[in-house]
Amino acid sequence: MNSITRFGRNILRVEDNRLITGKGRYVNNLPSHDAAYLVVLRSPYAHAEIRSIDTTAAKTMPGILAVFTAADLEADGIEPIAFMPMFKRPNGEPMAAPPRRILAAGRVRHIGEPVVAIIGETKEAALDAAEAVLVDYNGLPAVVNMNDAIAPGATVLTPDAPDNISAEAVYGDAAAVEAAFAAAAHIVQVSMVNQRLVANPIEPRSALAVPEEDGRITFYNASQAPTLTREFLSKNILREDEAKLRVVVGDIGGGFGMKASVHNEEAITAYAARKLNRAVKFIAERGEEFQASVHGRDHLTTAEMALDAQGKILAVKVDTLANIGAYMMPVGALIPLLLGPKVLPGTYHLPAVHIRVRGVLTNTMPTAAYRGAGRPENIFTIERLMDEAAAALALDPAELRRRNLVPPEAMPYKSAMGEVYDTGNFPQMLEGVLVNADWAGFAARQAEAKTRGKLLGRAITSYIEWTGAYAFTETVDVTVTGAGRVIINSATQAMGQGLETAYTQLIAAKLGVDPSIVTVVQGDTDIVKGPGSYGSRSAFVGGSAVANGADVWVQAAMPLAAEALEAAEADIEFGMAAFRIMGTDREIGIFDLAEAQPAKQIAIKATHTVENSSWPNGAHVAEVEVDPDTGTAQITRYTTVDDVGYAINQILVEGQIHGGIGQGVGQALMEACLYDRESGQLITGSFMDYQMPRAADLPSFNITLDQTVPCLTNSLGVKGCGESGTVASTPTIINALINALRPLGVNHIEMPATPFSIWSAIQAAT
Ligand code: SMO
Repeated sequence: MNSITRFGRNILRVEDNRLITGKGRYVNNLPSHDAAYLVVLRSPYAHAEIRSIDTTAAKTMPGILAVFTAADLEADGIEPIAFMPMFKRPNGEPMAAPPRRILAAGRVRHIGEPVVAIIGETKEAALDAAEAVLVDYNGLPAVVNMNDAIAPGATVLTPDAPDNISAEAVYGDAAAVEAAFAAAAHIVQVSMVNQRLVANPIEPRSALAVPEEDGRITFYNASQAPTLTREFLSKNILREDEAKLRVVVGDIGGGFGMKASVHNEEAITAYAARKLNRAVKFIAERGEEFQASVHGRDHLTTAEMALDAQGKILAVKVDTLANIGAYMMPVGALIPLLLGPKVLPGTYHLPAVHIRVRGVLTNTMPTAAYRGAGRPENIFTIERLMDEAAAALALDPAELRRRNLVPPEAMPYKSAMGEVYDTGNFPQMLEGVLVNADWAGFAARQAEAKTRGKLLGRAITSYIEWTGAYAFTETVDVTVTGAGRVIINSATQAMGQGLETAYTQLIAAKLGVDPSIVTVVQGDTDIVKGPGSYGSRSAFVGGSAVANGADVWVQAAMPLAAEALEAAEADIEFGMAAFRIMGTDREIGIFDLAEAQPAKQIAIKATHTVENSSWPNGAHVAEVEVDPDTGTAQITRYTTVDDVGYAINQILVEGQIHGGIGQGVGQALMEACLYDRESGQLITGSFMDYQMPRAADLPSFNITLDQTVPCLTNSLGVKGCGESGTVASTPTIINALINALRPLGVNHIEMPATPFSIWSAIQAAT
């Protein structure tokens, strides 16, 4: 069975007509609502005491409606945003972080931290007034590097973490690992930087808060999780019943995990609208995205692997410093301390593991969700170790992996981290990609490259991904109208993935209707309620809820059909958009049945919970050609076999994998968010300094979806695909690059592997 027989055709994206003809419903495209404009005055210091703030002049400038500081928020009873103390510090004390305020009070702790909010009739007026605000800062020493931050004598961000260690997590069996290392034939070690990244969606963070006549606020927002945004703002900022806030999300120009966080600017927008009883709008400038959208990654990791003489892994030991930034976002510690480590063993059988992760406070923008959230960092670690081990044992990297993969017979398999993989056929993905990538033909291509003076390298990655983010429940409404439409409401949130298409296709196949009569409604908290879209959960949890909703709808309509057909329910069957009396041609179509009801429709609400997480996996192969004279690296071939379970729509899945690979390539070769080690200034504050991948940087991908190993924890067999490309591609590219350079004596290169760093590594080695 495959996606075609289960769900109908791989239909083209139903949202694209709207999106590519300029009809996208982005916040900045909405009618103005006569909105005032929020401009945020930000800290120019990485670390400073605020001695005083003088807003007198700014307040009297033309077109200025209000100027807010922390004192205003405090007077209105707004407290610092609490975080769940789910981890401990190394000494057993509770997890610690400086109080996260929406506007800084007393101290600023990173560049770009919001200090003063200026609300003007126009953006220009507010920008002018921002110039007139006087903030007297007393600069303090700043620390942005994690090794600096944990060194004795470092500047301290909060007194309840005098060592700047916010929290620590330790997993595994240290004694077993030490014993394994003592008995090992081979030990390899890698120290690596998993650099800080900026999400940089095309559409920056956007919000428009509109007070309505009934006293509510409509909050138009680019949010991956509208329900959570409503909860956050109602509880922390407006301090009103949730019913008084309606969050509306239209289209989103890219989320990448970043738009799952509620940022301070959104909070100020809502606050100002309530306070002034006036619509208020905030659209981040690109520079504000660099400074103050939550960042991703930023780990320093040292890892060691012990192997026996045959290349069987005996144990793995990992020590990671994870940069929390200056404040704790709700998922700030969760991602590096829990979500990441759970996938560290990857697809391999590790008899023993020991992982320590310490979350470190620094004078930098807080980190939070960024596509993959912890999994890319940890798969990078294990895959770098595997390639170093293959080199140490002089084994084909594919063969070393083959010897250590968890076999399909072992499923369900409990990993060294205690996670249970429900299904997976890792060897099948590995062997499949070796064939598709023509692994055996590499030597000829490498020789040909050499005739042109180029160094060709290759790598294979076997990866696993974890989806669901522990949010396993979604609710859908399914409505069939007498007017001939099927309407699905879902609280999962499209941000470019094509969810409208996936859900349309699912419901059309389940009810037997034409996709063109389906409407998918998302992003309005007056209509939908649920966690939203993150953790690659949308198709896996939200799609399962849609399929279940169709079944519930049929059950609910069955007695109505029985009545209409004057037959017993037991004699009625459903199929192809109609109920019929079995063995007869007497039937009633679902739209006619809906029309016959007093409400002219039949509507149900159905909540569905999937059993557990799922484990997308697969194998990627890349070939990278290096020009030793210039240090440029070109990806010449990229081949994957991905197991995302059943694909509801292969076109959508391939699109997700393409984008994920591109994003991972960005980390491997180009992107880095850098702060000056002394001053804490942001060095990469624009696209002039921060390079994003472009289409021309990527080859045409050869993607194969292996749909023979469906997920067992949901009824659709779907595993999720939104982040897997990002998980796999970064180590694949770096390992291929190192493979190209290894003959020169290079066995390590930090990300991003820019032409200059590649050239420098070659110079240092030769
Ligand atoms: S950055 Mo992801 O939504 O686990």
